[in-house]
Amino acid sequence: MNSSPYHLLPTVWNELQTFKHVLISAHLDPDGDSIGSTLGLYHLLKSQGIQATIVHQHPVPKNLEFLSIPEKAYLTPSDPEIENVVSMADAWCVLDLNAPQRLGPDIRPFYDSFAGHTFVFDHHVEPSITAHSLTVITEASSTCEIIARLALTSNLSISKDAAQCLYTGIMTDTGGFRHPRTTADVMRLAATLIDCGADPVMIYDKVMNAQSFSSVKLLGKALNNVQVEHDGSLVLMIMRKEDLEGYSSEDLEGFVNYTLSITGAKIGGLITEWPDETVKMSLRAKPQFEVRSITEHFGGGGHMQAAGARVKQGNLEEIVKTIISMAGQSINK
Ligand SMILES: [Mn+2]
Repeated sequence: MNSSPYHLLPTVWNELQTFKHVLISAHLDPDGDSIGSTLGLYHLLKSQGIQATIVHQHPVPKNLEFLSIPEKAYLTPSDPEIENVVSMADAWCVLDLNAPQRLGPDIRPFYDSFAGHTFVFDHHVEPSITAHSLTVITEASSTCEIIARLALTSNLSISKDAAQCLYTGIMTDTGGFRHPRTTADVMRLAATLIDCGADPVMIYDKVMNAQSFSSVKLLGKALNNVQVEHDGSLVLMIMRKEDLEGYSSEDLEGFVNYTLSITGAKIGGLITEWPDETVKMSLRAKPQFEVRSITEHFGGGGHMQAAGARVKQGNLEEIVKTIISMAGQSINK
């Protein structure tokens, strides 16, 4: 018996490669892993002569636009062709998400009524999405790792374009090879992707050194708003409506990581109140602590140490109070 969590991937590939036109989606508010894995799989399928189209709730964030995105490969709900493309497809691969609502409000109805074969590839725990083929490998650092191993275990060659995409998601989901899932195997896989043409220096520069002037100024305000609770164990960065006027969530990318950079911080969070009354939270925890139960309480999800939620018509003060109390329980466990 093979104990590797990846040993079934060639069987999944054998099934996937029988389809002619495959749709690929990932979670809304896309990050390096959701974009890297969808584009990585897109390039793999195309290199095997399989037609593929990415359908995403949101466009590619600016700092990931350097990845190879062929014309017509990536559709969002405003594209008039989307309905036609969905009706032509015979399979749908959903990546990097464990709950159907994470597809986004405009993509989910298509998925729910899709008549073809469905595949999920993900590394989040407790999937609530249904599919014909469910590949959930929680040991994986990222969905990009799963897609890269899908290619390698099935003896598919990985093009330079695919390697750049897959390396990007592994890098971003491991926080630049610093988070707990950074194992020797992950480093070896990253090295293999570099052998296939991924450029680690260029990718780091494009992804990480891509803040706009206004975003850096906003970071100044966000750092100024940081408050500590529970004797410094909990660090919250709170941004109110008036702070965020004229900004989008893309401008706050990575801000939450500063909360755990303070000595003694065990749980950190970025809580934002948007002009449409939506309150969003992005929470992080040091390895022995968890934040997923807090985001689940608010209808969100994620990983034990990195999770998020959005609350429509949320009351910021009430939400912050609840987070402080629930985080206290997690810290004192
Ligand atoms: Mn991921």
